[in-house]
Amino acid sequence: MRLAHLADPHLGFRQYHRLTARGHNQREADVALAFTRAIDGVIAQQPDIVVVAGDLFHAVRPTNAAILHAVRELSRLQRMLPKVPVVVIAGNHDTPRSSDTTSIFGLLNEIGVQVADQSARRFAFPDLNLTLLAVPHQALFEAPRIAIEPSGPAKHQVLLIHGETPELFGADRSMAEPGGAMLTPAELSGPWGYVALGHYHVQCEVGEHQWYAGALDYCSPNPWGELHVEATGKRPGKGWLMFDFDTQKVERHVIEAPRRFLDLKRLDATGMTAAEVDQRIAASVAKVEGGIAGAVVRLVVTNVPRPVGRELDHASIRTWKADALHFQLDLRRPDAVDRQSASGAPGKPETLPETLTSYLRARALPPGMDHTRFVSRGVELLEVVEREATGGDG
Ligand SMILES: [Mn+2]
Repeated sequence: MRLAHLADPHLGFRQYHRLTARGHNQREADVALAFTRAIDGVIAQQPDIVVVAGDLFHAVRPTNAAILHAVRELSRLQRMLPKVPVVVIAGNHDTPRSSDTTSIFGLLNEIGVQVADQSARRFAFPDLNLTLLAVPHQALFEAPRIAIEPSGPAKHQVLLIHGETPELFGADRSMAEPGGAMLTPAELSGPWGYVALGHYHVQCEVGEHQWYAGALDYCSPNPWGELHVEATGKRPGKGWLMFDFDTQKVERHVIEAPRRFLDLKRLDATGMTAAEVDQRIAASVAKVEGGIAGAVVRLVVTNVPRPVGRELDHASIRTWKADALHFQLDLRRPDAVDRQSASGAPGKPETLPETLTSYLRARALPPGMDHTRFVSRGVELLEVVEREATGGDG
């Protein structure tokens, strides 16, 4: 008995201004292709059940293209594996924030996908001897909080949930995705056969048989941090997971990346002239295997005084920018505070959720109030306002 676990496809995600030949945002097309490749892989592997652990869509009101793609791919999955149940939960990105926003998940229900988008639902699959508790993002903000525990006689008890597990990040929250619900140790520690998590975009194991499948492409605000963590954990690339209840083993299925993300080795320009810095940058770019054409590239150069930065060969830099899908030459002044030397987007100003998080974390609270939940609820509310201000396309 095998379960395929996908998470965070973020269909409809857009980034940069490059368009495909047909006039679509290139990164939106990439994310769609990543989902197609994951579905291809799942079909080839023929699992007994498929789960998607939230953030199927990047926004509450996805584009028509994103909706069409989701319906096409999930219909294809069901056509190719007609007896295999498919269960999808809503994550923080695709949960409607007000009751007047009708959820797009109703459409998935129409094509036979099992959906939990507001409240938690327990699905029984007697043929598989499996019961699945599906907990969407919204269900974690109901008061009182729902009981998250196995139930019923089924041999295999599965928890499908979207949120942040305790101790995932510790003190350094540079990799944390804003807006996620906080899960408690008790909720995860029940006698679950498998816990299929969504929300954190890096594939990782957080407990025995408790996994984040990770996103299918680099679509968080911090792709460079994701790359770094993946490399550190020796788990490069994006993909999905297969859990085998008989062997109790988890198998990674990496998908071919639609887009190359390259974080070039950072340079230190201490004491260099502009011409010398130019040379070093050109050498770094020239060294890239296969060239930088079509890739998303970052090159951090530290200790670049303002006058040196101004004198750089901007014609060459423009050529690289035109060649790559996105070329980020990140020049840091000698006095720049290196907040996140290994990961993150150092030197960049804090985002509003980051500022709010540090502010709320420093607040004194009445006794008995959960500080972590207080902070995540605050960021949550900020997201609501941001999305309403941007017409739900957040
Ligand atoms: Mn996500």
